[in-house]
Amino acid sequence: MITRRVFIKLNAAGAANLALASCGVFQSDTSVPEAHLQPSPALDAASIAKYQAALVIPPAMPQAPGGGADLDYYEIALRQFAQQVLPPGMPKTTVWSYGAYNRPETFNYPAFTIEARHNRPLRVKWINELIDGDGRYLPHLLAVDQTLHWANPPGGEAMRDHDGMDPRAYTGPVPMVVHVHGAHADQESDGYSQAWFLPAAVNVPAGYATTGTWYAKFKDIFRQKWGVDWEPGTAVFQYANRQRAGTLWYHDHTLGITRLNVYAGPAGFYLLRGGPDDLATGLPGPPPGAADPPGTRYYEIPLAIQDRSFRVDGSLSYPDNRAFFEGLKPEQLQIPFRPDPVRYPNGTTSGPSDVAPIWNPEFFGEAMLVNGCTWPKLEVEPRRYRFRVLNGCNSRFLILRLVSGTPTVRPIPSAVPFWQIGAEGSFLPAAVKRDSLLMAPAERADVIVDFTGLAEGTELYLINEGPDEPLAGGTPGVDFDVADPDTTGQVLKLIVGKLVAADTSLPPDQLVLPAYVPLGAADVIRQVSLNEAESETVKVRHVADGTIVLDPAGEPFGPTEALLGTVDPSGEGKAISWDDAITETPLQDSTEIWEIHNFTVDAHPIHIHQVMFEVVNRQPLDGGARAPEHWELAAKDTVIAYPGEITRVKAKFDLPGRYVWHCHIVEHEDNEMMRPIDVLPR
Ligand SMILES: [Cu+2]
Repeated sequence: MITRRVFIKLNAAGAANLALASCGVFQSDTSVPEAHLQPSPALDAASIAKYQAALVIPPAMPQAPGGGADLDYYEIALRQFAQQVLPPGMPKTTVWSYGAYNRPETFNYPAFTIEARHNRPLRVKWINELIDGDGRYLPHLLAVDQTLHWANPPGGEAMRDHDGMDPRAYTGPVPMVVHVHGAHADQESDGYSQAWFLPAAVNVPAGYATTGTWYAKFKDIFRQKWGVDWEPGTAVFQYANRQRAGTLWYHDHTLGITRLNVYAGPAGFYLLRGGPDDLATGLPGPPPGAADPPGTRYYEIPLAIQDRSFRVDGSLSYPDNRAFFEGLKPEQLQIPFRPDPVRYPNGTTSGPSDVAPIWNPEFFGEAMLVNGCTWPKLEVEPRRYRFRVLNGCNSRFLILRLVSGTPTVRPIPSAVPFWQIGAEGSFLPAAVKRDSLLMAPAERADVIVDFTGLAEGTELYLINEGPDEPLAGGTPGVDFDVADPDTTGQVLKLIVGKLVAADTSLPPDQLVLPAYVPLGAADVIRQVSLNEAESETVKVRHVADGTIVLDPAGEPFGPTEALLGTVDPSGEGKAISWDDAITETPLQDSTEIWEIHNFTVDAHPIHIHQVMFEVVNRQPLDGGARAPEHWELAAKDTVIAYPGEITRVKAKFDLPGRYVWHCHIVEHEDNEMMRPIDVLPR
């Protein structure tokens, strides 16, 4: 198999970098730019000036009228708008994100934070408003590969949620469905990948499916349960919040197009507070509210870290050809793509190509963003802060470290430690002191950083020592090259200012965190697998300049997709596709241990819907088990499964119905590395 871990170093003249006002927020420009006939050239990320704009701290999402004493109610739309993502003075970027329907000033990438209370139901009317001022649909900002198994609206009701045949990029109305990642939600409110819906646009082409296969069923269930109907272009979901306080987030989850929808922007934090598993005092705060007076100071701050690439005109850049992943120019990848036939130079044929023309196996952006701006800066007081850190990247594993001095030096010791107090779904038993934070895509870390005693003017940098390629495990700089210190190796600058408000929080090592009550014995042990597939029809070889050509005597081209599956009696992975018969069918209220066998060469962040799980242990396929990391001893919903290992997690499935589990490298998730779960009612 040919797996090139080489990514094109895009080279372009950068626009002039001017340091003016702040990186813009809450003033979204809803004018829709004209489509570019000629794509603008790539923007060299090294030319983007760093630490120009102040970190944007998203406020809490305002509620809509219609809630009550026992219900929080939101109406949240997805829209397209322009935002200052690059430093001030550079062009704005057209993005998508969520905001409160009647409050245009709340549309921001990333979205404002949903503040949820323990045991208090929260209902959201999600509205797909990817339409222009005339009600006509807006096409995707990025190239949609229609040959994947995806929502496929042009297929109509018969062929929706199916792979399409057209190798060209899809330009029709965009399907969306929102998943609150980490939510213990009933099936109809979980954002199932086949419960998507198009905007209620005036020009949806005749014959298009306007909803996914499961939308109508879930709409009926919701109506019967709550007496609320879903209007066209919307879905209403309800979250019970009967789970531990934790750091959740919400983002799109549409079948086969999640990587593109999320890359375009729509994502935000969903912070669940209160109840017996929260800590009422002793933590740094407050977090942002929905209507704080200007100048309010926050000591709890969410940090959504993402990588993106740009074009000179400010637009988001994402590969539109498989050649990107191979590190080649499109004309150097001389293979047929789906659905074209494979005809070798010697005249032999081997059926249609199974290589997707647009999809890339992973994506690594060239610029680092925090809360929707490239390389921002944050002034902190010499006191403690609580940061809710999210790795919101598509494929990139982060290894974060706080350093002082020159931020391009590697290796470099930590200047200030992280005190991790929580994972995705609960607090840890006690704060864990960490010099660096390894975070897979979709993992969250609830950390305290203590700047107490640092002199005014002290400059610190949040750097990234993860790789600019897939992670297999190991030590930065030893087992893999660290991210480019000039670009993706830097994230955020922190500047210590004056103490404004006395710190009433406790030192993290003195915090008494809520006890975690473990799940107890498992009823079932289930073996599942992670697998990579290579082409069954396209065989290739490299020629001198790296060009890949067809050769019937060559190696299979790959990877063509990543797959979940089971483990057969011989211990081999049995790869299974999204549409095959469901194999993960826990009985309601059962507790299961899932043994995740990773038969691929890379680590994958595995996310199971509905549940918060416990990490039991990890075991090399040919060795002894080792305990979870100290920072994993909490309720989690995403776990790193290393290559050549069995990763064991334990979960209780108490909600009946249809859910999913998947890899959260969203390029994998979109191309078969996701499977349904049916929790069978008792
Ligand atoms: Cu994966």
